[in-house]
Amino acid sequence: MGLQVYIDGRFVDEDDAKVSVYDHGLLYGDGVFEGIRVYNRRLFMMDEHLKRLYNGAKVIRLEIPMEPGDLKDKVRETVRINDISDGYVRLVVTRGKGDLGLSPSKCADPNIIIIAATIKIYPEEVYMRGLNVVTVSTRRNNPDSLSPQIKSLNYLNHILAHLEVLHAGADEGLVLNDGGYVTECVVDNFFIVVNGVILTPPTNAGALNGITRLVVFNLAKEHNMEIREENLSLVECYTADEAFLTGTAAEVAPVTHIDERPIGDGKPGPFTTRLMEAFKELKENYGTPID
Ligand code: PXG
Repeated sequence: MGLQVYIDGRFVDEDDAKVSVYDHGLLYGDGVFEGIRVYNRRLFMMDEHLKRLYNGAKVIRLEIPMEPGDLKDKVRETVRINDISDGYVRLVVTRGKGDLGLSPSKCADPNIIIIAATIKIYPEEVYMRGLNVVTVSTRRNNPDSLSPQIKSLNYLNHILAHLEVLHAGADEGLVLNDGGYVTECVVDNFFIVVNGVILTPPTNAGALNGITRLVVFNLAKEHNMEIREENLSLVECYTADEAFLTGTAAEVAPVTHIDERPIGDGKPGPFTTRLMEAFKELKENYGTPID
């Protein structure tokens, strides 16, 4: 028996977990999702992920057919019955089955899908040496067209950017906005350290309101580190003392090269290392128990 996936209101074996070809999540990328980590049988930052999911759904006028408290319990149940102590949850809400037309008006039943699985992360040596990041030519979606704040099922902008990262043989990509300022990485938020101050682009520059980004703001304040949102040019990034990225999968990871320029001395810096340690301690001891 494989993993048990929650779909269409019940648990089914992963091989039988299928969506209709008429689901507008498939036909149009119409839906929202979250990726959530499980550490030590606890869901990390669960309430913040739920909030972002329901907010995204609200923007696209998708009514999630479950109250947040019940959805939280369903996610806990999914993790529990699959006996995942440390892993990753993909929570997806699609517009549901409609006809071939674009309009969501025929989609009566949004579909909630919960997959709890293990996760493949960067090997430890990548955290020791730091990541190689390249600037990609694909720009982040303009917020006037599609807000990067919606974690929607349409990730083609990110996939195009990722293809460039693959082609370059790098670990992650820096994505600029239409004005040429840095927004974030392909699927991670981005930070630099300059003269002892941690800087990251504001969300209205085109960065996702990342949950790990929020954790880093809280940790920095707790450890008396100055942290600010600021528009960042590539030159400021190349000449920074340190750089790092954050994301649910990557956690806090040092960036030691950008477009083949070493950042600082080309090794993970002291601010990054302290934040990585603080994050490690937090993730092991904090979260929503699944039991
Ligand atoms: N920016 C974007 C565009 C993202 O999609 C982040 C930043 C980091 O946010 P969090 O909330 O995770 O700290 C993301 C994260 C994956 C995966 O499997 C992750 C994301 C999207 C797709 C896949 O790691 N989003």
